[in-house]
Amino acid sequence: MTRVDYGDLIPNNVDLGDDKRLERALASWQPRYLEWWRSAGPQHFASSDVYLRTAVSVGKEGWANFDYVKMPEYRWGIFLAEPAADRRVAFGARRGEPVFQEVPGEYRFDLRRLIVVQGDTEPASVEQQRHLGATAPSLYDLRNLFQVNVEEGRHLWAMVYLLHRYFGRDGREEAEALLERHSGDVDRPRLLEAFNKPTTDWLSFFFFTYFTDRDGKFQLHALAESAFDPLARTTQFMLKEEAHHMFVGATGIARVVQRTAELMRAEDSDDIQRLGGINLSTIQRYLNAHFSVTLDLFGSEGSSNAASYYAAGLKGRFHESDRQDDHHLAEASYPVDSPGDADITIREVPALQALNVMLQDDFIDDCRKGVDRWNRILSKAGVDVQLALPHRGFNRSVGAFAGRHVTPDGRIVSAAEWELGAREWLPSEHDRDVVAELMQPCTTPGEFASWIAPPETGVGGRERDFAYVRT
Ligand code: BYC
Ligand code: FE
Ligand code: FE
Repeated sequence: MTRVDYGDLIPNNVDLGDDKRLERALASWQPRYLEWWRSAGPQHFASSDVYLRTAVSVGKEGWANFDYVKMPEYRWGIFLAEPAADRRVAFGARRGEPVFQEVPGEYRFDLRRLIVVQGDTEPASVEQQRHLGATAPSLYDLRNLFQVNVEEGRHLWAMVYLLHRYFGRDGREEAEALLERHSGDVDRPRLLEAFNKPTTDWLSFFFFTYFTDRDGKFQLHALAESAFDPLARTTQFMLKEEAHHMFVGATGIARVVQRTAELMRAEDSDDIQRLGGINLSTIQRYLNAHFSVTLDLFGSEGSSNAASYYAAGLKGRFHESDRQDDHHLAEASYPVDSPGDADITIREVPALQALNVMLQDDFIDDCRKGVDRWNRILSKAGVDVQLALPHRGFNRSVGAFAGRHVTPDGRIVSAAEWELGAREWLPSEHDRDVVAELMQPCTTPGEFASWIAPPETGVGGRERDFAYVRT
């Protein structure tokens, strides 16, 4: 029997070939992963050549290369950002101590949980998106979808590496379970609710990558500050790939908005559906839905979990190390929007309890930038309607706003009023039907579907009309 050398098979900078126990664990997991990819990953394109980026090292220059790959043969690798010399815990009770290279016993449970939740979202998103290949608006977009999918697959590998390397038998069991839960499954669903809804169409996909992958960005930044150094370095490297996912979302929506604006001008009407475009009001409703579902991913406003992760140095704030405060937050307070009976007021609460809101605030600021860019596209085209983020309390299922009836402009109303308004605020069956109708595949290089403008440039150094996917 020939022995497979996983150290060679799996691109890595963790000396995989020298760690036999780890190699064995990954060797038994890898075939199960491939099985999962075949049954739950992108449908139909297993034998296509896709022009993909593959991470091959962690160097500043040339960390990835582009080439045609068949997705099941993608080389999912394990990479940690370079270690920082003499890195110290940046926050919490152990601030100033050397960072942990192994898992301290008292943090084992919490760390495993954070890694499992992070790991669970990665394959979940691939499952949610598996049907989209059939309706791509161009080969360029099809390739971007698959790029996101294979990299989310790699992010799963990143978390499984940590589980196998640092958590022994229960880590291996968790790694198995990551392949057993399934997005939307009645018995074994994914852990967070936003990952149990299928991504039914490309407008949803672009909003998902804009908003939900951006939750990924902020959560990864918080973990990149971790005192558990292998987790920090793993997530630092994941953030490199994440940038492209958000680019796909930001430019995807920008191109839809561009197209819509052009048609609105040409037709001098708000209703451009019959010209093969997506109405701006429909875009706004999709935006409302995806933004609110993603806000739920930050957990509750008052979270003792978040406080203990922080005190232990396991999960920090966005750009923790750059902040100018005591990094203990024991005395600090933070303003939090709190719904009362009739209105929403701002309450000062102990900062340690409010870490989820802080991260959410940073996320919302970041989201706003893209919306501003989309609005500039509209103004430039001479359209005077604008897109807007709904109020953070709108349509929420987790935290203080769950079960409350908040309008997109932030008023608390009765259940009846809200139900009536929701027809205007959230995608209707009709919206979904119209969008679904538009999702006709465009498979000629350089051609784009009627509802989306072409991108400004191609990707990976190629032209827009490059054959990004060869079936
Ligand atoms: N759904 O103290 P609380 C990404 C649970 S996305 C269901 O308020 P905490 C990606 C919670 O578990 C980034 N349950 O929340 C994007 C807790 O349960 P227990 C993923 C929820 O713990 C696109 C209870 O409610 N990474 O990478 O402070 C494509 C009370 O919780 C939900 C992470 O999330 C929910 N939405 O914060 C691909 C980072 N929210 O203790 C990939 C790791 C809360 O009562 N995870 N619960 O049993 C975390 O940091 C935290 O687990 C959360 C929740 C921020 C998610
Ligand atoms: Fe990811
Ligand atoms: Fe992502």
